[in-house]
Amino acid sequence: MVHFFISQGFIHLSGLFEDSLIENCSEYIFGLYNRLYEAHSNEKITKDVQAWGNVIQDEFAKTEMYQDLIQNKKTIDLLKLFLGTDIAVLNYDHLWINVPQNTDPVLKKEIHTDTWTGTGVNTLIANTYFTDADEYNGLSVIPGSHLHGITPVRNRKPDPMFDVKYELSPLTDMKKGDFILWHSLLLHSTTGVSDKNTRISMSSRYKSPDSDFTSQERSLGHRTLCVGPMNHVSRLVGNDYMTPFRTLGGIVAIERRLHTLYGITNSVNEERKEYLEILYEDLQR
Ligand SMILES: O=C(O)CCC(=O)C(=O)O
Repeated sequence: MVHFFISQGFIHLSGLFEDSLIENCSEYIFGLYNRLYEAHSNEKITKDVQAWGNVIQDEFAKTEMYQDLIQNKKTIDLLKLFLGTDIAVLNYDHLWINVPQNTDPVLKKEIHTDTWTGTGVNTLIANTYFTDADEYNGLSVIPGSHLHGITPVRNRKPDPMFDVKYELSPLTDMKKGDFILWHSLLLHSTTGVSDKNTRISMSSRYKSPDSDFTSQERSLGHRTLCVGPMNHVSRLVGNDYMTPFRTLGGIVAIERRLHTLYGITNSVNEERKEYLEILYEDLQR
């Protein structure tokens, strides 16, 4: 798998998530989409699926199911093979709602690389599918194009001056719950739109918090999902200066609010669950 990624620039995986988690996410997202669609049918709002996707994503990111999705153990174990022990997810994931007859170019992306739009070369892009994709509305890639280095660009397209013939390969057999991971130098595009099916997926970006962040990545911010032993030791000492004897003769420990991040097994998660149930007992989250 890692070798395939190195030579081809992407991988396509199934079975990383519990089916019930993907079902819940899909139902939640479709639920909000259908409400906006109904408001549009009742002539309350104009049809702007891109803007709808943005507001739905903002709401989705506040839910527990989003947290479960982004902290999914199998995904993190996979990412560790690529990024090492310390992994962060950038803020502002993108929800792609690819509807029949869509003409919005933002939702039907032409060939591009994510480095063109400010993503760092040490950042991985991941798409999680909340629906199946058919042969028309999925994702296409140009396998191996990340090994060319950065593709010269003119006005958001590969610069025609270089007259390179690119051959897109549509990814096939994409099912609800599938996960596509690619290198930020890889050329890719939306395959197109279907005449009957809607495809919904979410792009997230992962990187090591120890790697360089681009200006865009810094301003969007990130959330660290897991840290390795070297970071753990620094945290136990308390700072990067390794202040001599800071903990000698006292307790060497990490504060409770960070226990989940540092993988310390204790009652924090149980407590948290209980408190959340009390706080939100009347609310569907
Ligand atoms: O899913 C799509 O249609 C396009 C995804 C994409 O281009 C991206 O996430 O960078």
